[in-house]
Amino acid sequence: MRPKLVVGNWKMNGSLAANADLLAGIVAGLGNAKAACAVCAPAPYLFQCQQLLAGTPVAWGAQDVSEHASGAYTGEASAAMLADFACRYVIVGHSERRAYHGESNELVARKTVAALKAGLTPIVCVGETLGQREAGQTAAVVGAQLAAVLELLDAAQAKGIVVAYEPVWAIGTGKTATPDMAQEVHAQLRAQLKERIGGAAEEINILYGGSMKPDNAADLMSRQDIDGGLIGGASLKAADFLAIIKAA
Ligand code: 3PY
Repeated sequence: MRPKLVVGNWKMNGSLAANADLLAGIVAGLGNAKAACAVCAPAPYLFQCQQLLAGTPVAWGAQDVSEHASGAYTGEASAAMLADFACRYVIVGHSERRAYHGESNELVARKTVAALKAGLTPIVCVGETLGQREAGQTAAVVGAQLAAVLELLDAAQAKGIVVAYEPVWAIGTGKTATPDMAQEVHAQLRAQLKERIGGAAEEINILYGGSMKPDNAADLMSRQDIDGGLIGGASLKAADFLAIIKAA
């Protein structure tokens, strides 16, 4: 059995005071939860995460990374910089970055490579829009998103990624894919990973994201290929985030 992984994506939320409360609540409430967990914070708060979470079971990470190693790229943070703050994870290719910052499949793939080279675990997000789902294009869209990433990775690198299936129509809308809908896509992604890395694909965490909440988490994560969650709004409240971690 793959150990489950639950990751909070705080997006552009938080403050020093609010984060301190949230992180203290998560650490205090974890108990002997079996799932691994992490929070992906806005870049200015990574130092705070390192200060408050080092030595706890909660890992931390960033929400984006530059494809470049260093240089004249105003506003960007390199993978080595994230590693300096002991990040374990970095989200790449979230649909909000694809939509608002024009990130292509190829750019997401290059960011994945940059993260892996710095020793970070990239959480590669894939997902279709409502229009694409209604047009029957889900398999082709998420397949192409993952294929672009796998194309740039050797087998050893490919074994080091986490994949997150986040249907775009379920992000920030309160709508969630049914467990059957999500499982179907997760199984497709696992099969695609298997073609590339064989049996090692069984070790890769494929997370579901898109309005995962305490009341639907257990059902979603009971499915064979749903190995945890990438949690938006519900990761901003310690009680909700803990409930999801404990449902895993
Ligand atoms: C959401 O659940 O809204 C997310 O986008 C998680 O990344």
